[in-house]
Amino acid sequence: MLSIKRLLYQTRKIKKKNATRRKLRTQTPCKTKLPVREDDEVLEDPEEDGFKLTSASSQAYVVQPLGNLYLNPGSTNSRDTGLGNFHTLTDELVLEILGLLGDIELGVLATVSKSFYVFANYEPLWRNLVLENFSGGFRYNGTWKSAFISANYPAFNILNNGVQNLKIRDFYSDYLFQSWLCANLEMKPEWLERDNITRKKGISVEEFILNFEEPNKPVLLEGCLDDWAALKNWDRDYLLQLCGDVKFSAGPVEMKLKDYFGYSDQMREERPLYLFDPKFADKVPKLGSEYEVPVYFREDLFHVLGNERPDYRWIIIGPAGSGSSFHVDPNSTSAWNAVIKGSKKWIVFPPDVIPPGVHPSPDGAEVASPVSIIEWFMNFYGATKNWKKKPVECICKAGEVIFVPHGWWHLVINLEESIAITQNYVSRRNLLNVLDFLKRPNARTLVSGTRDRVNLHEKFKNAIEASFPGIIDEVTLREEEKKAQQKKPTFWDSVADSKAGAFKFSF
Ligand SMILES: O=C(O)CCC(=O)C(=O)O
Repeated sequence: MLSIKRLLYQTRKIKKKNATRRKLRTQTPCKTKLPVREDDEVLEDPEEDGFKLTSASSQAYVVQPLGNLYLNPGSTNSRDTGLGNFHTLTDELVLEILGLLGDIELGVLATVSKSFYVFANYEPLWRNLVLENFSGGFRYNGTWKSAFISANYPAFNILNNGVQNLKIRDFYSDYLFQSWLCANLEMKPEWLERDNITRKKGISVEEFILNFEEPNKPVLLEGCLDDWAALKNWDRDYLLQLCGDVKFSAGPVEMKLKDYFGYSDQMREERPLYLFDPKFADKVPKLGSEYEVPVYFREDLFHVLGNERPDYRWIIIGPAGSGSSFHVDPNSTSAWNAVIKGSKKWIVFPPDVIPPGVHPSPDGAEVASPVSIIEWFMNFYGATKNWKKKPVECICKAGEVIFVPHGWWHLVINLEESIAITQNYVSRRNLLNVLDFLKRPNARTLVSGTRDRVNLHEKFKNAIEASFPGIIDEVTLREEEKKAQQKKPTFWDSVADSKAGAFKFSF
């Protein structure tokens, strides 16, 4: 049998860009296997540019990348022979069809052939079944399939039923291999090296506005959470004691915090469930009282909407590997994100640069991008090295806050278990952008975080005018002056007669 190291060397030879799996999702997703070893072992890749897997989860069957088939003359792909007439379908389509089935059908299908066994055991299929059938009330115990079985058939002992030992050979599939690889891959050191964000400590609010908020540039702020009780108190034990039985939003379901940690401790998934809850302070008021908005972000004009303001603050908890794939924040708001425990790798592109591998729909409501964050790193991060407009990158550590200006694309991956607070806000620097955004013809699909998407523009404008009379005219005038200033010719423009191709002086 091929060893994991050989499989990985050979995978590298495959042109991976072609193998990128894409998923289509709405913008602001949050703020809206296969294997190879029979033992768990730390694997070191001897090649410098190689991948590093921590502990490959043990599954008895082996899926190899398709490239290996061409390197093994004489071997036939048991994926095709075992699928019968289905073999002409792509892996994605086979899985799409299997996604229509229930647990019994999947179980029966798994007995048809070794190939169907592999497909019917594809973990994301069982994850969907668990989340659909048990919502957040499941106990994750190593795999989604066993979580389903132990929730639905408590008397059945999946570990002793023997099928775990089924040996599969000569099964080649890039789709399934990639899925396993992305679930088991660690971040490569070279993905973490670039750190080119501006860092500031102790700057005044005026400096922040002048140098970062007004020009719409990201900055990492150090030292401004020092007074937060959250920074001292919040860790797993404290949160479990305070609110272990409280349910928080984690992806499509609500889960008790203690169950979420139970899941995140054991999971090894390509796209881990991410705890991202906008109602945390209503659910647990103490959480809301243990942090305060840093001085730089205190002007938040959306407050004029009272209870009708779109969701604006979230507690975020996730294990290493969880995070947010590329998106632009909702409703053209700016945001700050404060790390309380752990650390996050950020990649941020300005509004006029769409990140490689990311394809927004023309109306901006949907984005197609690689299935997972790791897949983006594997297939697209390298391309940014040669880009003229390089992204801004950093690792944001506990006690640090990043300012994410409106319209900037960003991707975030937790490098260790992390706890953070984020808030989105509207100050007078982005008031006009937000008003324009809410007025777009497709506001119904674009506006998020609130029930009344269609009338939000009118409501916000009226409420702003009532609370701050004249502010819209004032910022409009400032904006026009700024534009005129930008258009005004410089001294050299005014003395250079570009048509004549010569300098022109007049005294
Ligand atoms: O995962 C994170 O912490 C980042 C969240 C994010 O992208 C956002 O708040 O817009």
